[in-house]
Amino acid sequence: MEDHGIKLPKEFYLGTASAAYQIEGATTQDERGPSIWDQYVKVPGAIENGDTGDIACDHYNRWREDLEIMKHLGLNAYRFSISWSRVIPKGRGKLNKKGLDFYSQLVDVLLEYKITPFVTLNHFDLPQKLQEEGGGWLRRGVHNDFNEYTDIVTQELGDRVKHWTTFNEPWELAWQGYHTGEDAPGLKLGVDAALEASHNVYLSHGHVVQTIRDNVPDAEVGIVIHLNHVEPATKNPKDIAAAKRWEGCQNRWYLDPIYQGQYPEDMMKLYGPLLPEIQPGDMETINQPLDYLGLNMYRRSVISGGTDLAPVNIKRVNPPGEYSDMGWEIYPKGLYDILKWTDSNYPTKKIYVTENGVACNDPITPDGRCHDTRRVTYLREHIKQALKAREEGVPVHGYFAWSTMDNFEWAYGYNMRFGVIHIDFKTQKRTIKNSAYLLQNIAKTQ
Ligand code: IFM
Repeated sequence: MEDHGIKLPKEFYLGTASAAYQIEGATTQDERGPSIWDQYVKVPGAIENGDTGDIACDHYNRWREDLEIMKHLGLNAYRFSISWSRVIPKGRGKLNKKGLDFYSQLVDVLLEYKITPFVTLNHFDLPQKLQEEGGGWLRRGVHNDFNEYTDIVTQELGDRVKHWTTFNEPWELAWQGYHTGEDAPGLKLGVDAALEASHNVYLSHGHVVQTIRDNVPDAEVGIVIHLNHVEPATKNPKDIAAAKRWEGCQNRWYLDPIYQGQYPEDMMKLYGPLLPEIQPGDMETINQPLDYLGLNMYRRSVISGGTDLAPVNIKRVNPPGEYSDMGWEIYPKGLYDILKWTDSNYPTKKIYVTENGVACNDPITPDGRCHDTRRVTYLREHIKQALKAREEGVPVHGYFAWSTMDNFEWAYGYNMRFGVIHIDFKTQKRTIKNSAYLLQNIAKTQ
C-alpha cells in the first residue's frame, strides 16, 4: 500500500463503528423481542429488494470472528450499539439475561484484545411494544422506560465499559421516523411529530446521563449527532437564509439544548405552532454537562431556498464533484469545516468523530480481495482533515470509520456497502478490504 502520510497522535482512538440492527441478525434468537425495525421491514416497498435485518451479518453468532479481525487490524476502539429489545424484549419489565450476556461476553473479549468499547444505548431501534403503547418517542413518559433500560445495561457493563453514548443521530431518528417516514416506525405525521419525538428523545437523554454517572462514576458520557457543514449554494440572500434554516434544523436544534440549555430562537419562531409543549424544567433536564460530543459526518450540505421540509423550505444542491454510490458528495474538507465550526460555537472537552465513511459497492476480484480504492482515499483524506483540525486546537480524540462491515443500510437494505470488511451475504464470508488495511497501517503509526 502506498504511503498514507498520516501519523496518529498518541492517546487517540482509531476504530470502526456499527449498530445492532444493522449487523446482529438473530432477531428471534434467545428470546430477543421485536423492535420497530423488525416491524417496519415487513411493510411492502419500505426497504429496497424487501431486505430485512433478520440475518444481516449474523454478528450475533459470528462476533468472535469479527473481533478477531479487529484485533488483527490493530484497532484500539470499537463503537457498537445495544439492542434494547434483546435486553428487555417488551421495552420494560422482564429482563432477557441471554441478551445481556451476549454484550457482556463481547465486552470481555474486546478488552482482552485491548480494544476499548464505546457503547451506544440507542441507535434507531426501539422495542415494538413501546411503539404500540403510546407511539414510541411520541410518548413523553418514554424516558422512564429508557432510564430503566439504561440502568440495567450500565449496571451490568459499567465495570468494564467507560464510554457511553445515549443516542445516535436524534435528527434522523425523529425526522425520518416520524415525518418523512423513510425509517422505522415509518410514520409521516408531520414536522410537529418530529419535533415532539425529538424533544422526548432529548428528555430521555437528559434523564439517563445521571443514571449512567451513578452506575459508572468514571464514565465518559456523550451523545452522537450527525453534523454537516452548511454552505449557501450562492450569495443570494434567499439561499443564505435557507442555509441558516437548515443549519438551525439539523445542527443548532440539537447542539443548543445540550450546550446552551435552549432551542435556537430563530427556529422556535419558524416552527411556531408546530412546537411541542416544553414544560418548566425540561431544558434544565436536557442541559446536562457531557464529557464528549460524538460527531457523525459524511458530506457537506450545500443549500438553496426550496420547498423541502416546510417550513424549513430548503433544497439540497449537488455541486460538481465526486459522489459516492449513495449519491453523497465526497468532500473531505467538510470534516475539517464542521469540526472547526462546532468547536468555535460549542466549545467542549472532547470530540470523537463517531462515524465517517462512504458507500462504494466494490466487488471481490479474482485475486480474492476487495480493492475499495475510493474508500481508501475517502478515509485517508478525512482522517487527515480531522487531524488538521486537531493540530489547530480542536479537541478531536478519536476517529471511527463507518462501518466495521457491510451491513443492513436501513431503507437501502443490502444495496449500499459502507464496510471496511466485505460481507458475502449468501455465505457470510468476511473479506478484509483494502480500506481496513489502510486503517491497520495508520494504527501502526501510533
Ligand atoms: O448506516 C448509517 C448509520 O446507522 C447512521 N449514520 C449514517 C450511516 C450511513 O447512512
